[in-house]
Amino acid sequence: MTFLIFGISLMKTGTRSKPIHTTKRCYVNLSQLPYTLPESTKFEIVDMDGDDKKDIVTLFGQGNEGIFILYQKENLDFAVEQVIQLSPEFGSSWFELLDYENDGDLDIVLTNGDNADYSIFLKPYHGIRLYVNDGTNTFNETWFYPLYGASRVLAEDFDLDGDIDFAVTALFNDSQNAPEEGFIYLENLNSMQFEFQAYTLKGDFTNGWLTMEKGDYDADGDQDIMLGTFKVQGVRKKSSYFGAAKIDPTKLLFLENKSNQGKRVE
Ligand SMILES: [Ca+2]
Ligand SMILES: [Ca+2]
Ligand SMILES: [Ca+2]
Ligand SMILES: [Ca+2]
Repeated sequence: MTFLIFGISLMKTGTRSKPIHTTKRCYVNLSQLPYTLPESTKFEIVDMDGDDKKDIVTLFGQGNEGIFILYQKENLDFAVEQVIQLSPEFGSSWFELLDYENDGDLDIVLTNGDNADYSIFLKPYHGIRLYVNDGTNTFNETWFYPLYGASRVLAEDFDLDGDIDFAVTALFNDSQNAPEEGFIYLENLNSMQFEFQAYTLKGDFTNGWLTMEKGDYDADGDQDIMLGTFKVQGVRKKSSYFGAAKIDPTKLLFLENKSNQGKRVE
């Protein structure tokens, strides 16, 4: 498949005097937990046990790190279960729910690559992991793809061939030796054998990328990708791995998916 690339450079930011929106606060009772849980970086609201009550699946990225499911009971009480246990140095950064093998239960794909704390060096255990649900919300790691500084992952059938592909950003990539690995696209070649073909961006994009979102921005029936970075001069001075690369002025990048080219959906 082909992605067409449009780079967008931003020169300065605007100011905002009013909040965009306000939300009504709702507190979740976690009093049954024997410990505090810092840094919930991502959550999804979905019924994980089939009782017609929405539950919360969330990633805590520090301390007792891992994926937790908060099963909704009565009166907004929740029963908390840690379903993936990770080390405090794991650097987990994002997860997505998906049904990888199309068997009706939700699986988890997770990135780890946060490298902004006290042990700043390239870590071979950073990357993308797939945890497959056995049907009882027990998750087993079944696939790992190493990527230094992996930040976010999107799971989608980008090339429209019926299997799940992955798009992955890496902010703390190996900017000296492999600056192109700030973004990779993993095309699924054989779903059950976990065989993927990796692609990087064409062109001289040296930034690592942090944020990423998908959507059919051109309404042609396939999912396109928008990337955003956070690399600016002076960041990562502590380590030559992250500070030596040329800083690219491109801050946003639009990747137009050409998989469904010529089949515009009205
Ligand atoms: Ca439920
Ligand atoms: Ca599944
Ligand atoms: Ca696919
Ligand atoms: Ca599209």
